[in-house]
Amino acid sequence: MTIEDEKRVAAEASVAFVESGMTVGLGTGSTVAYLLPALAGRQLDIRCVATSPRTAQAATALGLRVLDFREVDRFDIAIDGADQIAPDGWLIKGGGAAHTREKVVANAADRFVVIADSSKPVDALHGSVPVELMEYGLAATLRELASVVLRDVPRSPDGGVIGDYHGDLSDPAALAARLSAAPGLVDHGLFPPSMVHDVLIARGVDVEHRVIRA
Ligand code: DER
Repeated sequence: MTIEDEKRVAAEASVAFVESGMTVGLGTGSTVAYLLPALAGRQLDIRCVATSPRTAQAATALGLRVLDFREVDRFDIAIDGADQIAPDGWLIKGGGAAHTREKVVANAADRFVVIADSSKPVDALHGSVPVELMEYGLAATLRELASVVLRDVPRSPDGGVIGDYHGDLSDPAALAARLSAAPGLVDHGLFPPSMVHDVLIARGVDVEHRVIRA
């Protein structure tokens, strides 16, 4: 089984949590790309909100009903991928630069379900943390944060500049608090365990279900 197969297996497992009548938040990324056909295939009466234009287009093309977020103030469930999953439930997201919208949707969901292949669980978060920054005052924000490398990618759909914070990730809560407190930083890709309910990790055809928050 390939990593792509595992993404599909995890995505297909997650649609069992979705029922008719639900309002569903749709994440962004290569794992969510497998979620959308699996969800559409169930032919449920659901309303969806997408976290990116890419997801919105794909979901609409598959016949899912995609609403503007202005029409929705909460979700029964949100389903999304992740870049890294720590044993205690901390996540790094934003490899696809959609972490700000993804966090708004996850935070508004009664149940946030993470879907992942077997490469995503880690013993400890490492590497860098995606950040979205305001254009206004960008040089000052970069100076304040000290170690952000900007990505050569388009702005976010909300006009944000995308970069990655490089530094010590050994205390995710402290780092999340520091990043959140920086004026000019729109949001970062550290998602706390308090936001995460379920993690579905595919290992071959099997799916490990971690309950992070009941
Ligand atoms: O960019 C993001 O936040 C994505 O959700 C990311 O965390 C997972 O992307 P993937 O499914 O393509 O690995």
